[in-house]
Amino acid sequence: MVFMDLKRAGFSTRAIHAGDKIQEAEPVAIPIYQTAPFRFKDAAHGARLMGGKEEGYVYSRGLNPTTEVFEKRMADLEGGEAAMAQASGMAAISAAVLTEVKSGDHIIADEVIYGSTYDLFVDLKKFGVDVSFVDTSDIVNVENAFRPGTRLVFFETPANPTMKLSDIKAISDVAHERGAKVFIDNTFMTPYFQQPIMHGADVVIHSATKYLNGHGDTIGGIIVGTSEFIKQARHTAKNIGGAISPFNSWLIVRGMKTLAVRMDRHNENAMAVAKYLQRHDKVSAVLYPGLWDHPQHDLAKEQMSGYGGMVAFLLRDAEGVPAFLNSLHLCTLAVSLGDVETLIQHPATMTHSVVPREKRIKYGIADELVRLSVGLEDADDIISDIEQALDSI
Ligand code: LCS
Repeated sequence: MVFMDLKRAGFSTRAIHAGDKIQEAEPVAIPIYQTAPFRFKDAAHGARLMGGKEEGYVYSRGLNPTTEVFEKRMADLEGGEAAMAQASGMAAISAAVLTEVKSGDHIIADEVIYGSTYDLFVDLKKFGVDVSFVDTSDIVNVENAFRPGTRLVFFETPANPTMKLSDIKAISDVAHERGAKVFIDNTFMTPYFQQPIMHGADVVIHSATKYLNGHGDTIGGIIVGTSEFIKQARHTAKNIGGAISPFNSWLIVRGMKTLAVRMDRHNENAMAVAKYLQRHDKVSAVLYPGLWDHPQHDLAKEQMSGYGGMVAFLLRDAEGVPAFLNSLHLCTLAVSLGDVETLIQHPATMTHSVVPREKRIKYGIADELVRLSVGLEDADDIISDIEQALDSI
């Protein structure tokens, strides 16, 4: 407010402008820029920014300083050139995929991926984009699925919910030879345990709702890639409109400060729970890449520096699943993952219920499969809760 003496202005004007000069100060915590537009310095500045001649803050659907901290931090940790945050993991996945493909293109996707990602890929058919779902844990299946129009190979490793791994380097080599890109959803590992770009991937995507935020109190997503790809993705995303709120970026940035210590404890607790489950006679299999008998334990040691907090296991009897879940007290029956609380869910009827049953069974998402996101409570308490619930069935 400089054009007039504010003291002489009316009540409404003062209610809007009095005291609005931000003091110069350097906060230690990241400030939340809770604003939609940003003031232009003058008309020429506004025209340069809006005309794409200069980069800067215009409107928080595009760039926002709080969100930019999250973006720069993730680009750094994943070893990418740039990053773009979105309102959710799904907003990040759809913006990244829609940036890359056009009608007539073909995508190779792992058959075991998060339910909504699977559903999005099925829906892409209506825009003329064909998706082949194959088991990417075997490189031969990936090689055989290529066609002239294949633009993209997409997978999660470990895959949600079967904890199957895919070889990032081998798939990236095959894809690059054939002129396709590799997009990896690194939600389960976070850059603390796995950096796919280092192994050859082009783009890394996260649901930041999970370990990055870590406290189960916000939704967010992010894409990391080359500056050129992120520039194109910003164009796509600006028009789709899935911008993250600055407050949610702030929560995620705060959560990420403890990512390393949380991931170490998730890893430790998950290993203890997995070893316990392995010995239980009501459990027929435990799927955790840190166990020496995981079929891809060697690959895990090659491309991951830890095994994470996700453990899946099969009960001997699918009929016992509801009673088991209902008998838990400490482990919370809920979807999502990566929170400080231990969360448990039944993929067949919950996160992966959109996958048709016969396909689901073929992909290994069995009715007996239970997925556990091992939290940061004391491992003995998590195990005792699981033990009393298994005793009750
Ligand atoms: N990628 C993976 C691997 C996920 O597990 C999820 C959500 C997403 C992407 C989507 O992220 P969002 O839009 O939710 O931030 N996974 C969930 C799950 O397994 N249970 O509830 C959500």
